[in-house]
Amino acid sequence: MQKEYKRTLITTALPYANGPVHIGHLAGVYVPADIYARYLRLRGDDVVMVGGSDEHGVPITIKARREGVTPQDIVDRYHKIIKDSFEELGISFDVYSRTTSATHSATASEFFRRLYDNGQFVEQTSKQLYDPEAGQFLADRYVTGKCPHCGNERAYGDQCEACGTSLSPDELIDPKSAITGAVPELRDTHHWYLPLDRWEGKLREWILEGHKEWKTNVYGQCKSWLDLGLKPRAVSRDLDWGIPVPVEGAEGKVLYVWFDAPIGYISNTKELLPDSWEKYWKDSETRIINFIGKDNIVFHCIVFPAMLMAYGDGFQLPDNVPANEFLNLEGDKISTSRNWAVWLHEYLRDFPGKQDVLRYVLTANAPETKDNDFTWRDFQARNNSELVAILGNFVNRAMVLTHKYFDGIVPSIPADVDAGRAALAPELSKAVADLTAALDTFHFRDALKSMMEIARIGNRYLQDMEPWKVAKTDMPLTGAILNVALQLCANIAIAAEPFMPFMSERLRRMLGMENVGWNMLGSLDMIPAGRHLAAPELLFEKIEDATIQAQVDRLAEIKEQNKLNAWTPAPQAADVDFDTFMKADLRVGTVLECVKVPKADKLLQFLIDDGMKKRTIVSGIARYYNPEDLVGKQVCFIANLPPRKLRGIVSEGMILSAEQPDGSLVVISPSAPVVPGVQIK
Ligand code: B3M
Ligand code: ZN
Repeated sequence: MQKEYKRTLITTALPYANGPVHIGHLAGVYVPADIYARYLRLRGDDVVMVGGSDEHGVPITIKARREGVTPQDIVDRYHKIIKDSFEELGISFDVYSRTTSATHSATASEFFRRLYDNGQFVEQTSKQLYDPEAGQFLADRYVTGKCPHCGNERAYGDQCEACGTSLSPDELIDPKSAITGAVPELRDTHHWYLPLDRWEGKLREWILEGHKEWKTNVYGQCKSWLDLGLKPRAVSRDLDWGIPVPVEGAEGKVLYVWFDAPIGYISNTKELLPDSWEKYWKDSETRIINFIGKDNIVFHCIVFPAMLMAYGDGFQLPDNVPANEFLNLEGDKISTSRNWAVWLHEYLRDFPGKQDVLRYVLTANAPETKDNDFTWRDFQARNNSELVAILGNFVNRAMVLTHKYFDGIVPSIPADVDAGRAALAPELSKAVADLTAALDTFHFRDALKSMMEIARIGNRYLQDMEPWKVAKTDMPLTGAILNVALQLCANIAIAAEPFMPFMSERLRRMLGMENVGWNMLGSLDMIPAGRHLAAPELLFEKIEDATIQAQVDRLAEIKEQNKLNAWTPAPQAADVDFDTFMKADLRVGTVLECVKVPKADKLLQFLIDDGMKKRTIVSGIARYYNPEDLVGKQVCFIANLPPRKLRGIVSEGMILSAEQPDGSLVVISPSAPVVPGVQIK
């Protein structure tokens, strides 16, 4: 249900401070949220955008344990990287705080306490997984095991990343402690549960009846959850990192991270507006929009709303939760642990001044309705053939020609001259209307296309009007054409602001535009005749192949490294009895000759001095050695295999080599020179 509203509160999922943010986070949450916030601000709306780091939870304690530092060290490090890089990318948070702040612990404790006092929890003692070696209960990601739904061997205690199902640790098949690798045992523990089942009816009505306009991926996930039936969910954990459960006798228990994190939206609003935060949460004329990724849908559409309803006191539920799907990188799932990502802070270092290019590409490829792929080649193509060739080119032509023919002073349009304006105006109006409609419905990819359409209109206009030719005969008409072109540039400066704020600001400076608003869009009278324009600057520059290749190479290296990291020795083969093994005659020989086998790219032909005669052996190691380098070396071989014909050559034995994780082969040699023909014992 679209409602009348006076103000908008935009929340963005709080990234875990266990690593920097990457392009997947940006495309899914922060870039779209920022586009929307900037759009509303340009419209003159009352809007607040809140964000912050999620600093509790098991991902952080696991990382700290691995590095031998405290969880506080981890969150301090990543909160700073995340906050600084968001700022540099122009993500315009009104507040970016953290869930370890004092305001947040007070707010979250009070929230829990009120639910507790009002009987909104059920308490239960149940058996949970306990690691006897580490001496602690294994919450969430502290357990791994096999997913009962898809069979993925590396599912976590809270979720299977392969099939997306959310799990509880006791559902895992063959669970193992992520701390010690031990097989956990079951022990009794006491926890507080939020009875989601009590809210099922209200949630069904609110979402399934009331919000049919939500994105189909969001609505669909909510519906399948509701159709399965809701169960009480534990909101506390046995951990030593988190906000203590504010109840007597709850030593060693903290709030579940997914209980405290969404309350972070409230705490952050409070930090920003200590005196007026309530109107952004408790006034029915406020509209709340949660920007999140698809793995957070259940928490934002079911769990947090149930918490807010249980709290009461006028808290409003979100009006929309425009969750995105996932962005992949070069065809593979982005993964923090496998370092398979483009990290924002590294992008900013490698591409200084190119914030808008990343914002543009991530919006053009936003995973709005299905998972999507980021590739460096596409990044380059979009920069070179869209930003440079379409938008940059149009603005540059309008600016340069105005400087060339009119010394940078905006020419006027004579009263009797139309200069194609009448035909152009409706095209511009349509692009603006499409742009606005797309933004209003969170279709940011389409919105970006409509914004670019203004630049395309501009290029077509200049192409049709040819001011560089007209200038030879008719200066007043030339002036009129350039005036129109500059008005289109002004439209671009405003329309592009939500997407590419840095470029927009430079363009506004060139055009001398001060107070701008969304309602000015569509006008062909924004820049008055007679105004002195600033010197033209190029808004975008070409990205060269070598720059892109460096990024592609870096990813290839990571892929190689991951292969090595994932390698495990082959399981031991079945037993062989001693007598059988002793029948194999293993010997050392000296390589007399070694050549490539013609037309066989894998094979080398050896002539070996085996102490008795000269023996020919063909071996499949051509890809790993220069044949000359092997001459004079001693090698180990099996002497008593039946001769075999390979490519017409009779091979009398097999040279022994070790297979490396990447599949390459290394020939085995004795550690000191030996007499050719000796046996290996
Ligand atoms: N930190 C999960 C995530 O980063 C979680 C979001 C919290 S939003 C309240 O995907
Ligand atoms: Zn699974």
